[in-house]
Amino acid sequence: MRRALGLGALLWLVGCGDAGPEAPEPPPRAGGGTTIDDRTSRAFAYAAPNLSAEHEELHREGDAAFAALFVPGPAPVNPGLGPAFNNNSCNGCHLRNGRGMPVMGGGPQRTQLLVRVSLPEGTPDHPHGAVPVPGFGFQIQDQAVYGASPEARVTLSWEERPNAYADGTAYSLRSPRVAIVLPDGSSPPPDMRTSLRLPPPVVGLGLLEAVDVATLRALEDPTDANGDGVSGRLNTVWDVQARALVPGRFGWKANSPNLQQQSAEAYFNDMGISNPLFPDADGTFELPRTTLDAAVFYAQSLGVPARTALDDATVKHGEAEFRDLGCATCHREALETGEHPVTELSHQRIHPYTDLLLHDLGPGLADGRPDGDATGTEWRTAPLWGLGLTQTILPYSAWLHDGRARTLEEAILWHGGEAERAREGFRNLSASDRAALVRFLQSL
Ligand code: HEC
Ligand code: HEC
Ligand SMILES: [Ca+2]
Ligand SMILES: [Ca+2]
Ligand SMILES: [Ca+2]
Repeated sequence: MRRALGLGALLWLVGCGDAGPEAPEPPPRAGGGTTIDDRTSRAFAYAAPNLSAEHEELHREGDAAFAALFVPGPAPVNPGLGPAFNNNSCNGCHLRNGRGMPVMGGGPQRTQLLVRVSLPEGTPDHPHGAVPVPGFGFQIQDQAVYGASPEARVTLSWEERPNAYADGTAYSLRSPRVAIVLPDGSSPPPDMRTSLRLPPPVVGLGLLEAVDVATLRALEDPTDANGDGVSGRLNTVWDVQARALVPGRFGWKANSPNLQQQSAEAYFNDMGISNPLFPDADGTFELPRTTLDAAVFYAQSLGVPARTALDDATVKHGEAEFRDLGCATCHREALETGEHPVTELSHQRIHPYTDLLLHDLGPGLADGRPDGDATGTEWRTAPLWGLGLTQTILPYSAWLHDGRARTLEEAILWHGGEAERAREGFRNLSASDRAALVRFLQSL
């Protein structure tokens, strides 16, 4: 199977080399050999079709780990939840492997938005430094097991801001306001920085992990040397296993270096489950290493849904607008993966629509909270593959880092900073050109 794919890719390269402009371009396959053809609500739930039999088995174990409901320990199965936590399973936040809903609090629908917090270090020498908040650390756990106390009660409200396109059509953008109250009724420190984070979809992440750092470095333009108004640079974050500062690529601010650390942090912080990377104070841990490895493998080996309506005239028109407006400067249309220990992910031509770099998107989206090397206005370019399936997977889901965008138009209209020119281009389009661009995004 894998050999056949390799040969196909080789023939394609040969074809490109000598056949000239007449050579038919191969249709883009979103995830290369990991691409699956399904646009239903299950579209994010398939194993990559090119997995070996052994890896398929590991993927099934990972599926079980991702779905496992944890309970307060000690217990015979899945013990260790809490004492404080946000949710009791990976699936609980990444529903059907898609993004979460912007909801807070308990009940049948537990918190899916995370609240990251920190205090500013406050010295000019440490502009990006951040310190944990007493009582909260770097994240607020607003749920707790029986007998323990949640760290705070967090409530969410939305503020609407009316605006209009250049052609006069009205729209309104909403942004979240969080209220945080401690169990004793007091408020958090006034200089506390908060950052709301929506659970992102988990398909295609192994491929993003497999892109060489050198490939991403080549996309950086920190001083905007080419003068197109777009800079972009990798985040630098702490790798707990390597005990070193390394490039970051996962999370909305590229605040995590790899899928193992991201997943181990999720067990520890989101679910309160100590594990090999984040043990308890005495060095022991609640989660078996095999379960962590299985969950990581699952996130690495999901299939990526194929684009749809490639030949639709409106979609093609929208794709041209996407390029003309400069969206593809950040939302890179194609990347090549390098070597990855999961060999099925290696050397794939993929279409994630991201450069994995940080960009300043302006004051509208700013959380004011530094994360690694990322400043309070920087975000990682969100991958756009699977974007059109967002509300097929979960009807009440939404876009952008805190789920503030109810529509794709709103997501675009929030862009500012380095993307201001692109956004203004969109605001000035005719209604039919705007609709075409959105049709293109929905085809991803
Ligand atoms: C309480 C909700 C919640 C739970 C539970 C949760 N996650 Fe997440 N997950 C998030 C949020 C929010 C982010 C984005 C974090 C950020 O930007 O800092 C995220 C990010 C991720 C990412 C990186 C995605 C990307 O595009 O960069 C992976 C991988 C991931 N989670 C895996 C897991 C695994 C594995 C589990 C179970 C062990 C889990 N998550 C449990 C909310 C959750
Ligand atoms: C300067 C880089 C840059 C440019 C140019 C840019 N984007 Fe983005 N885009 C981002 C970043 C960064 C985010 C994540 C922002 C956030 O979540 O706060 C994002 C998020 C998005 C999202 C939401 C994705 C999600 O998963 O929620 C959509 C849709 C989107 N962009 C479409 C576009 C379109 C269409 C254009 C052109 C009109 C465009 N972008 C231009 C950087 C850019
Ligand atoms: Ca625990
Ligand atoms: Ca905490
Ligand atoms: Ca530039």
